[in-house]
Amino acid sequence: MTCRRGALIVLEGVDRAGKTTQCKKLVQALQQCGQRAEMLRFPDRTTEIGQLINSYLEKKSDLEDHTIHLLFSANRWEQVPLIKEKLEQGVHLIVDRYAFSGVAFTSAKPGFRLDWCKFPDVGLPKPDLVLFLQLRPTEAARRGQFGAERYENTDFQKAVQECFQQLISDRSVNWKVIDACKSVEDLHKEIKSHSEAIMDTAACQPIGELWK
Ligand code: Z5A
Repeated sequence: MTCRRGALIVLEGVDRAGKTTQCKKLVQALQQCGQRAEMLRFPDRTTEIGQLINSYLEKKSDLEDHTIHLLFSANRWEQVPLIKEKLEQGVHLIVDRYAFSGVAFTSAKPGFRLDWCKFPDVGLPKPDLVLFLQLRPTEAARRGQFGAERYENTDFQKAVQECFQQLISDRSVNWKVIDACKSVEDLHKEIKSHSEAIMDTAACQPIGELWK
């Protein structure tokens, strides 16, 4: 491992909170400052597992709830060798959704316990920072209607938000809750500042293991 590894920074949040917008801006800003930074997103719909997930999200296929949960997790595990390699090369990885979305979306379904939902993702590379973009449903609604994908309805999103709150209360993960109501630029400045602060800390630490 090189002395200074890259930081693993995850953006999570409710639907339309601006995760993708902010991940892209952060990567661009870091690159402009001469840093090595790349973006990943989950689900990664480009792999074979990702295509099964895509078909499920687009409601072209139905999958049993435990099965789709495990596929979302497998879709992260298949990227672990790449994630470790990049971090060890000193590349900062900015990730749009991660295991926290996996747990929040499944545990919002009837009959699922949080600890069962977490288990398949135990041991994934642990993010150095998880930025949670918090947005009120009324503000989210102003950013456009829900799309046609699975899970895109108000009641389910409220249940997901409650599950996220349980995850945020876990102090073993470095959460920063951000008010996503701000303008794209103000939000970007805040996210960049939190990210830069963690990069120095992460640089000389080994990559952690999530929920272990
Ligand atoms: N899922 C799961 O079940 N299990 C898992 O393990 C994982 C995911 C990883 C697809 O994910 C679904 O998969 C998702 C969770 C589930 N289901 N839902 N719902 P996805 O990542 O593909 O999700 P998405 O639905 O495409 O992203 P999103 O959450 O809807 O959007 P976002 O990335 O947070 O926001 P955005 O695309 O950057 O912006 C949304 C709009 O708001 C856009 O018009 C922007 O121009 C606007 N915007 C952005 N920022 C602002 C600010 N600050 N002010 C005003 N307007 C803004």
